[in-house]
Amino acid sequence: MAFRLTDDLIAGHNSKAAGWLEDDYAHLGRQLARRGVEIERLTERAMAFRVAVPSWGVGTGGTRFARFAGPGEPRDVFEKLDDCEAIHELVRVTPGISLHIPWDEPEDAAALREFAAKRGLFFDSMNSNTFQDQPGQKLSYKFGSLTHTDPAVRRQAVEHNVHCIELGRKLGARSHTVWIGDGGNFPGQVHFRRALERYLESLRAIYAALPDGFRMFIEHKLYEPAFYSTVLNDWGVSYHCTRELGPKAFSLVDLGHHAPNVNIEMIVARLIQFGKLAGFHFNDSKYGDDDLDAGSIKPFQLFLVFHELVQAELEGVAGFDPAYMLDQSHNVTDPIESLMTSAMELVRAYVQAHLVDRAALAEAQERNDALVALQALKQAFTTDVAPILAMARKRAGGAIDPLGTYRASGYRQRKAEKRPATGRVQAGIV
Ligand code: AOS
Ligand code: ZN
Ligand code: ZN
Repeated sequence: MAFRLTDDLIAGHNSKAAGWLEDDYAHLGRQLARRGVEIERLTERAMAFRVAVPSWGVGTGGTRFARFAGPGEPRDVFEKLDDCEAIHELVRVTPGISLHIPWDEPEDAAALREFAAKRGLFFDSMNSNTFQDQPGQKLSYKFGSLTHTDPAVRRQAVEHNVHCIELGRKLGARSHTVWIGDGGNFPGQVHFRRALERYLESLRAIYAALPDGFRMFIEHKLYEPAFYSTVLNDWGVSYHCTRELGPKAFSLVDLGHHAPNVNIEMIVARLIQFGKLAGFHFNDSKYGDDDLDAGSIKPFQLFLVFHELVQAELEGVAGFDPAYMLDQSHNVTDPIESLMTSAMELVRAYVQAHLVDRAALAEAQERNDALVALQALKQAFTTDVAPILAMARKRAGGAIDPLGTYRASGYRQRKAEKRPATGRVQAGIV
């Protein structure tokens, strides 16, 4: 029997912290009541939050220089789901899985779906990969995939995406995410307009394969692996393409895919307003597509993004239904610890955004009182909502202290015994 984090184990650890949690929660409840905020309403929100975990995120990542394997890494998709289960058991907001094909291609879709369901997990979004050549692949993506000049390469890339959608249908997934690395490394290499026309032609063929109720997410990225020009380079191009494609196509925002200092929260607001926000690949970044843990570098930006999201939620914007997913690369941390921490940071930003005094903010905006408007946001952002997050996890059966509980459980050491290192040295970005 594989070692699992049981409810008993979590409850045992929780009993040590229950005393201070009750105290802190009551204290914060009194503080918030003075501000006219009902703490229970926030705890409900925290319990309702959901974010999907990427199947590629539970393995140790790597950079283009090297990959340093961690102990007890999952060796196949089933072991990856075991780790996803551990994350969800502790934080209770991550039942969804974003699945990567072909890295996590199952031999038997029905068996994988059942395996996930038994662990309280489900498949959320499918993710295609035409940014690498796979062993035995007929045609190369060295010079592009969905936008390649050769129609045969484009056809192969389209077929791969259609295969992902077909598999997603069997797995009960709800969306298909397309990110391509296509672009140019030198001026003159790519005819900008023709490449985008080819992109749209390929995407139309993929779109046509979407089953009822399935959404298609397209993910733009400023640069990398193409360092001069990328075909789907920014949200404007992405928005144009989703409009061209139809009502099932939406623009996905990965927080690391923008030029430095870009106002991402404003992009989010625009996409909400235009009815085309797919959702997110959450992570954090200092310089580029760093894929660092959510909230580790720019927590205020994360809060401001959630401020836009919560505002749309509270205003009941028609069609607003964003998919939240993590997309990170864990190079120096235990992936389970990073994914748990990131999920909790998202709940924190979500709860803090719910704390914004929206009446005061609206009034300040009407009066053009910039300082008071900022204060309305800062008051929410600087409120320590940790007791709400911990209480929400406890009530949902999760851990008051997920990191402490995880480390005390010895999960990783136990897995290291059962999952000996393969000895393969790989380099690559996930
Ligand atoms: C690449 O930079 C994108 O963020 C992708 O969303 C993602 O990392 C990839 O699809 C994982 O395979
Ligand atoms: Zn991404
Ligand atoms: Zn990325």
